[in-house]
This record gives sequence, structure tokens and C-alpha cells, in this order.
Amino acid sequence: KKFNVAIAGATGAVGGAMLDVLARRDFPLDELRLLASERSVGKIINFKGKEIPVQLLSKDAFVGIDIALFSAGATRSFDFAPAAAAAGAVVVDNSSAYRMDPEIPLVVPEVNSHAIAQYKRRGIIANPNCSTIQMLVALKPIHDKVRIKRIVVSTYQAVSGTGAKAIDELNQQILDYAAGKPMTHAVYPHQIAFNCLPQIDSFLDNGYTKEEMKMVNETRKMFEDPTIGVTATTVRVPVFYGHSESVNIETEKKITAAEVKALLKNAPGVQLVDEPTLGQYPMAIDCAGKFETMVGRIREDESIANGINLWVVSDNILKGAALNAVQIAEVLIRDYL
Ligand code: A2P
Ligand code: 11C
Repeated sequence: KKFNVAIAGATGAVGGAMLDVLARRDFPLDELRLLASERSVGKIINFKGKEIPVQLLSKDAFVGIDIALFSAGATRSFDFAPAAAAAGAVVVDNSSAYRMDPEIPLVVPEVNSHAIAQYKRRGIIANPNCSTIQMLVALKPIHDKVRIKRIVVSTYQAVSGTGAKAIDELNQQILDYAAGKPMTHAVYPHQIAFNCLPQIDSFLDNGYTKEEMKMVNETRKMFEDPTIGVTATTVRVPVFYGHSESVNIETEKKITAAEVKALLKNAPGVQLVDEPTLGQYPMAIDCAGKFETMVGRIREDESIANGINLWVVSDNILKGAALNAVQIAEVLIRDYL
């Protein structure tokens, strides 16, 4: 069986990656409908040698569509995802619009694919935030074995997480620096080249950023554990692709570093890269284009009884967005459609 798939936001950084992932995984496609703003209408996008013109994202654009992958920002998801669902499509939404809605499942297939069944309520499945996805891919096998009580995470996030304009801004600042010209910024509140910004998204009343609270709330929802302690510091770094995370966990039962390595060696979606004496550990420059989440630097936290430290790196546009959305669609067609 083949399926009609729409991509809302097909001209964006994540939309483009969705096209790549559909092609790389040989998704059983019949029609592929590409949607974006009026700025892009008529633009030709090449998919597996076929030229497909971009159409306008509108409420009427989803007739006959089985699966709609949304990545055009939360406002567009609020405006158009219900219409897509009403037209009979199952929406996989990459934005933050519906993630914390109790009626809408929030899914990482390696973590809680059973939750996909709840798509029947509203016709929408939410794709989590990139920094949460890669952390939970690495932590799920440990949580299942010894229950994680508390997570302390610091992130080092690539500019591609902000979108195409931010990639251009970092590139331009590097070129200006090399040419001895002053650097300007518009996307970020400060220069990002040669800098680290301890701010991703806006600040909330509790002093955390929205990005930090996404890591807290989405982890609790997908681990189905409202009591798990999570505290995050999220930082933008001058990297184009790949988020890196320093993750410290405290577990209920003792687990050794060797046991964690053995668990993660065979874990779905994980590539263990942990030979530090040979200089082998996960790095952002190695994750671009990869489907796996790389985990390394696994060691015991000697400051507490049951603690582990890990370094987790993944392509934020792939597993953090496009790949996870397509994997959800794959489970949908395998088990439900
Ligand atoms: P467009 O290219 O026509 O502006 P990114 O996150 O990389 O910046 O991409 C955002 C995606 O969301 C693009 O495909 C963009 O289309 C799409 N988009 C942004 N605003 C709108 C809108 N008002 N209506 C439809 N699509 C939109
Ligand atoms: C970033 N995590 O790296 C953000 C981007 O909630 O989908 C994704 C925002 C989201 O900037």
C-alpha cells in the first residue's frame, strides 16, 4: 500500500530534511504534496528525480492526504493542523503547538511508540523538541532498568535548531570576521560566532527559558512519570548541525558504567561511541546526516551513590525533527493505517 503525504513547511530546514528522510527510507509514497507560504508558491523542489511545485499551505490543501508532516512553526500548526485532521489526514506536528495537550500523544518511537494509538482522538501526533528527543533515546534503556529519579542536563545546541535564517547569520558573521568587517546580528540577541549564548527561546517567570522547560515537561510526559526531577541549562553554540548534551542522572538502583555501556550498545537508535583513550567520543561534526544518536563519555558520578554521566550527540534536524516525524509515520502505517 502507498500513501499520500503532505509536508507543511517543505521549503524550511526541517521540511527539506523530511524530503531527504522520506527518500532515504524509501517511504511508500503515492502523492507527495509540498506546502509553504505564498512566498514559495510555484517554486520547484526535486524529489527522487521528480519536479514538484510548492503549493500554498491553506485549510483546503489536505484533501486526499493520508499523512501530513507539519514543520512551519507553531502558529501555522494551530491554524492548519486541525483542518488537515478534519480532512482525514493524520498530522505529525514538529512544532511545540500541541506537545503538552493531554489529548495529543507526544512520541519518540524508541521511547513510547504505544502512545501513537491515541492519535485517534484528535488526528494529531506531536513530535517533541529536538533536545528532549536525543536525551530520551539515550536514557530510556537505563530508565527501564534502574529508574531514573533525577536528570541534570546542559545542552550545546546548533544554530540549525533556529532555522534557515540562523544558519545564514552564523555563516555571515564568520565571513565578516574573516574579512575584518564588523559582525551584525538579527536572529539572535547577541553575536553567535565565537560565542555561547545561555538563552534558547524566551525567558519565563521562573528564570528558565522555554527550551529548558520543554526538556522538563516533555520528559515527564513521555516517561509517563510526573515525579521525575529534571533541570536543564540550554545553550546555543556556534555549531551548524548537531546538538550535544552533558547529561547527569541519579538512579533509584545502582548501575555501573560498564552496565550502561552494555545496555546502550544494543539500544534502538543509539550508537555507542565510547573509547576515550583512543580519542573516540561523540562529536557534533560526526553526527550530521546520521540517523543514530551517539552516546559516549559514560562514567559513574563519584559524588553520589547512584549516578551516571553521559555525553549525547545527535543531528537535531534528523532525529531531533525530520527523522523522528517520519519514524512516527512509519509506525502509523505499519500498525494503524
Ligand atoms: P516559506 O519558505 O515559504 O517562508 P525554517 O524553520 O527553516 O525557517 O522554515 C520555516 C518553514 O515554514 C518554511 O517552509 C516556510 O515557508 C514555512 N512558513 C513560514 N511561515 C509560513 C506561513 N505563514 N504560511 C505557510 N508556511 C509558512
Ligand atoms: C532549538 N530546540 O534548537 C530548538 C528548536 O520546540 O521545536 C526547536 C523548537 C521546537 O532552537
